[in-house]
Amino acid sequence: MSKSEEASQRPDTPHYENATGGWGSLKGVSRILADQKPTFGAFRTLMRQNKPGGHMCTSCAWTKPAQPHLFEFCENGAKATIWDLTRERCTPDFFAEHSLTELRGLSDHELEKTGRLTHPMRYDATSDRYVETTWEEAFEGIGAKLKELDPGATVFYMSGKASLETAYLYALFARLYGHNNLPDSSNMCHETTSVGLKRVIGVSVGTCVLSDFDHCDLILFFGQNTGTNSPRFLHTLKAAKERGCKIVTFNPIRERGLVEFADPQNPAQMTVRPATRISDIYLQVRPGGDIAVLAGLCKRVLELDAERGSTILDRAFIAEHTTGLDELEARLREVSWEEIERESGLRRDELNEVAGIYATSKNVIGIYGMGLTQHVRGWLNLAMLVNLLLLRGNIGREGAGISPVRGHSNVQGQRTVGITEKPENVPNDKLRELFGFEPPQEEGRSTVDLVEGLLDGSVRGLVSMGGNLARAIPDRARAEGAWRGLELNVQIATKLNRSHLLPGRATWLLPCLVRAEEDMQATGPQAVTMEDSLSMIHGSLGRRQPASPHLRSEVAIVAGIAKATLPPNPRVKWDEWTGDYGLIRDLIEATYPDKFKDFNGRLFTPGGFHRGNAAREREWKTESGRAQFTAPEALTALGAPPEGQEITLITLRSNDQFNTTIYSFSDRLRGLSGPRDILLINPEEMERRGLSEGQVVTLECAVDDGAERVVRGLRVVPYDLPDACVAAYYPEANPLIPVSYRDELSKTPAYKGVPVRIRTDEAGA
Ligand SMILES: Nc1nc2c(c(=O)[nH]1)N[C@H]1C(S)=C(S)[C@@H](COP(=O)(O)OP(=O)(O)OC[C@H]3O[C@@H](n4cnc5c(=O)[nH]c(N)nc54)[C@H](O)[C@@H]3O)O[C@H]1N2
Ligand SMILES: Nc1nc2c(c(=O)[nH]1)N[C@H]1C(S)=C(S)[C@@H](COP(=O)(O)OP(=O)(O)OC[C@H]3O[C@@H](n4cnc5c(=O)[nH]c(N)nc54)[C@H](O)[C@@H]3O)O[C@H]1N2
Ligand SMILES: [Mo]
Repeated sequence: MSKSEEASQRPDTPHYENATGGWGSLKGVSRILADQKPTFGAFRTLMRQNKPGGHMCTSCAWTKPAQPHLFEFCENGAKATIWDLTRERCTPDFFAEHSLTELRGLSDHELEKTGRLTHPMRYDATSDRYVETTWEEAFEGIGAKLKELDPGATVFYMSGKASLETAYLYALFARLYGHNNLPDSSNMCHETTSVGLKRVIGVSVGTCVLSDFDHCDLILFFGQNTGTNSPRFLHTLKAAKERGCKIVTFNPIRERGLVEFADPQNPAQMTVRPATRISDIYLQVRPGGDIAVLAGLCKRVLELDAERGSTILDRAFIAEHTTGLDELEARLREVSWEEIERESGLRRDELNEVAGIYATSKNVIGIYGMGLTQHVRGWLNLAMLVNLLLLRGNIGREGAGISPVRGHSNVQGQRTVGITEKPENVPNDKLRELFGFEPPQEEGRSTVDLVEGLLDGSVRGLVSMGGNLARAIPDRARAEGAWRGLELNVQIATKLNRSHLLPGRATWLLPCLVRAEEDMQATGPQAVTMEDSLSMIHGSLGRRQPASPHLRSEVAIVAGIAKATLPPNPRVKWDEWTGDYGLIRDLIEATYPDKFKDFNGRLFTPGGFHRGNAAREREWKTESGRAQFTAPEALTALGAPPEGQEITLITLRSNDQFNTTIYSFSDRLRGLSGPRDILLINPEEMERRGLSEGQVVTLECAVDDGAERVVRGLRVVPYDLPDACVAAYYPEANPLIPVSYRDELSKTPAYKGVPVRIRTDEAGA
């Protein structure tokens, strides 16, 4: 029986029998409720989540529909909000009791469980403790340090939650101060999209809008775990399925959400009606095998076109809008099916079946996530998916397109309003005109450049707007010592994490509001905005009482630091902007008039307003002025493996985590729970390597560049995975990922494809 015919995961390995959603998701939420004891009224807050006039969820970036469900939140969105609204507080008293050395002994989960940060804190090296400070002292102290430092040696990182207003001011601050060192969590995530899609179709984001999902006949799903990472999207998929749309999934793991879904908001489906089957065909591709898959699909579609009298390709579209098909065809003629089967781990007949469906489907959408972007040839994964779509004109018309599923709730928007290390992506003429200064032209540092800068000592100062870089980056164990060499480390956060425990010479930890909380400024309560995965811009208004009266908004914190750092400039009005975020939106509109026309007027448009997309209009802002076919130079997305090395590590998120925030120790949808120090591997591969279930092993990176990269004490768990690959959790496995192992074009770390060796010699010591 082929993998595609199997109804469910192999029964001899851990698995989950129920559909995604359903009662299990309610249990998942109750567990976090019991753990976090949110403040009274948290449920009322959840009822306003993702609705016009309410606040936008801080979990994933999936779009918020114009006609929301009664509960427009999912299991994981509820967890994120409850996590923010906990009753627990991490106060100056707590810090007085614990030195940082002591706190470094706590796990990620334990650190965040201490609750919301309440006061601005400064690190005191003598006592090895954070001590309470005032906002004025913090701003003055940070400003003084930044004035001393060389702007080129400082980095302003931003994690993808902060609003468009915060992002715009933060980017402006960096450029006024004198650098483009503006890495974003996107550099570890969808930078492959920003760079890769731009190259082939001229836009840095996906081309679909929500209504396209009402008209598509086929969805091709590559490496995105919807059930865990964007669960509200399952409603869209379910509706598409019920209309008759087909879904084909390529993923090394049989992720439950893409197998079947029971709508927790539909009483009938929760009790009597069967769950909706999501994927018609589910193919367990080898990690890094998608280029081969897509080469096989394109090859077969071209064959079918030849067999069926040129009726399959959209010749008119290709002639008018594309370039490079001849080269692609020539290359695919050279590629053998044997090579395709070897690299993909799939059979020719399986791929032929999918190609047959593609060739007869009118409207096709390609979806992808980290399974395509986090590879050495991540960009080529995307270019290959674009190839397949272009063959039948599936970009730039209703019901069709390419749709990356973005990560953090505003990560796409931050790039739109200037958080970028690439000066060519910034309208410098507009900045010059508005603020009367010369923006820096030198390319800034991306996240991996920051890691390298930490390692070689060239980065001296860091301001981190959210996030947890110390855990999220590749080579994190090698970098851990380097943080201590920083002259300045400023962390703006909601909850305590590892990055706050690696102080430099001068260190501040500044607590901010969360999105569900009321942001009161001089002119009254302020709304903020974000851009979702489908390029819709939404207003978000928090109404909860803040967790502490000492919290400030992210906008106010950026403005406070900037004002203390920069010389006065009559056109730069930090206090006025903090008092009225509408003025910041006016600046965004003035800087990006095409995308943000009438920004303040459209703030609460139900379902958001679309910021436009040239490729959707078949206007190709590429080098050639056309959509670009790409002939693949290689059939694997993996880097060249070291001699004799054939085992690949993929790093995973569990169902109870948001990036480095670990809600609990359950990975329900994969049938796993308990300690996260595990190594998943299939039973045959275990046998070949003489491993037994529960055995404790050491994993070692096989890239031999002189650096030692090991993670010890991993327990072997048999799991339904392709041959020659293993899986472990992010961030626990991050010491194994070399910073040099990254997408060739965009530098996105290859978190889904690292060559490793399993060592049994240390008994996990
Ligand atoms: N609850 C929750 N929601 C989240 C997050 C979270 O941590 N928790 N994180 C947010 C962020 S920042 C992001 S970027 C997104 C991440 O969301 P996703 O894009 O879904 O990212 P991952 O969970 O890392 O991995 C995606 C899938 O890729 C598969 N995969 C691995 N290697 C390959 C491969 O070579 N080929 C193919 N075809 N598949 C492969 C894995 O099995 C996994 O199912 O989710 C966002 N939403
Ligand atoms: N091995 C491996 N590594 C990976 C990945 C992978 O798949 N595998 N995925 C990568 C990806 S896609 C991403 S996006 C990165 C994530 O990297 P980051 O975005 O840097 O990390 P997060 O875990 O999302 O950050 C969590 C912290 O953010 C703070 N925080 C939460 N909410 C707010 C807020 O509203 N404001 C502020 N100021 N702070 C807040 C809290 O203090 C919390 O501890 O990790 C990357 N690393
Ligand atoms: Mo991400």
